[in-house]
Amino acid sequence: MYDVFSLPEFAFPKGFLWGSATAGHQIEGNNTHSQCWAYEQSNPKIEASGMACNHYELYKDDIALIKELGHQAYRMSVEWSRIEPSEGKFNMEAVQHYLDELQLLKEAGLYVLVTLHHGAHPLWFEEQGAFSQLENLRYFERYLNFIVPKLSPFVDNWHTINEPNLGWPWSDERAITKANYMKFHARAYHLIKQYSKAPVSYSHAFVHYMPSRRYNPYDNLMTNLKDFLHHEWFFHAIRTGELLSLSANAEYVGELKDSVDYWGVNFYTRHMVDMRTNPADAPRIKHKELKMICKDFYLEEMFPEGLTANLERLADRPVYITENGCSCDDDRFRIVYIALHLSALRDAIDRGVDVRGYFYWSLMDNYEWESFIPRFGLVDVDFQTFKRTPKPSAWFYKDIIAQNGYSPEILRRYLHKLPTLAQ
Ligand code: IFM
Repeated sequence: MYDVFSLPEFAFPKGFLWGSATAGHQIEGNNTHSQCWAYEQSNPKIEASGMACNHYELYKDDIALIKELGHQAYRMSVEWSRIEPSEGKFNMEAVQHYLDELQLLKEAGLYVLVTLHHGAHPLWFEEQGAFSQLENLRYFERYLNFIVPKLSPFVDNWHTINEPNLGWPWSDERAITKANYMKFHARAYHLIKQYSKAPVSYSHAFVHYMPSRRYNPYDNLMTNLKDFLHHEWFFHAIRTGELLSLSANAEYVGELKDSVDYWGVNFYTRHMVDMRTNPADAPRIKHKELKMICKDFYLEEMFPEGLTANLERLADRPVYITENGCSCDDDRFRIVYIALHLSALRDAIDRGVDVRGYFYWSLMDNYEWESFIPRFGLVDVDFQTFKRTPKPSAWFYKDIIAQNGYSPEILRRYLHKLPTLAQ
């Protein structure tokens, strides 16, 4: 058990950027032309996103809330399927909506990070094979050539694709799509550069893999393999332009080399790897089980040291933490989680990693891909009335931002004893 009360005071470098993150499909509502929407409608076993947080209507109130909570930065995504609902036909109302939202964010003095693809895309793109077909790159390029110059005056950082490294086992067929993701990213990187001086990256989902039985050679082997497939493969690709393969010669993609200006890191948990139950082709996570604070999460999956250790691997360029957070109904766990992860982040800075900012995931409770149950928000959302209510963790985070650091005094304002899982 981590003792959050023993954390000493620590500060962040001057100019460190504090904010929160969201994604269009998860908060806007009625994203009806996306492949996610179609999937949700056709699958009765899952919850559909519906109105989500109704952010598309309520964005002005939400920007006022972001300011009230003291945030300096905001990460959001623009929905391709709203902007290009059918192939080649652009919806100028949707474009104007995003321009209005971005303008308001800038007027509020916020630093804005825009993600161009976060999970959802137009259904017509999905029907043509999406990222699995390299020739579909022309659609992505056409879309970016249309939207990037329009958004550019308001954007401080760009992310091409969120978490392209998620869920890639080693089968050849899927390896093609994995490689394509990197090719789409690389092309997008260079295309954005034609219109914008803002730095560009993608968000990497950085899971910390650890052997379940520390001295077991097979668990160690599988841990290293998973780390290679999900992490090192991508870092190597960006650093060298080489797409490695377990079954063929490497492919060299020149425009991929150095196609990030900084590393964008999404960090949540560690995963314990037991070769008997975690083969290389296993799904990456037991999605719904991991998202909640439960015994396994608290005692095993939450691992702030993993953030320090993994960031040390990315010391070759600046880093932004573009997502970090936990889902829990008892907000006290969120306070513990944030304090421990910020301490781990400070450790990484002390070890020489140039961390420039931190975006908590998420500003508000939202649609967590198939379910509204996991609650990641600093702000509670009533999904019937769409009323927003900041949780204590939102004020805790605000105090940290105001001090540009953490102190035991701040913690004690919000937490008097460690939350337990006992009923
Ligand atoms: O909600 C997701 C987000 O869309 C991508 N990163 C992980 C978050 C929490 O599961």
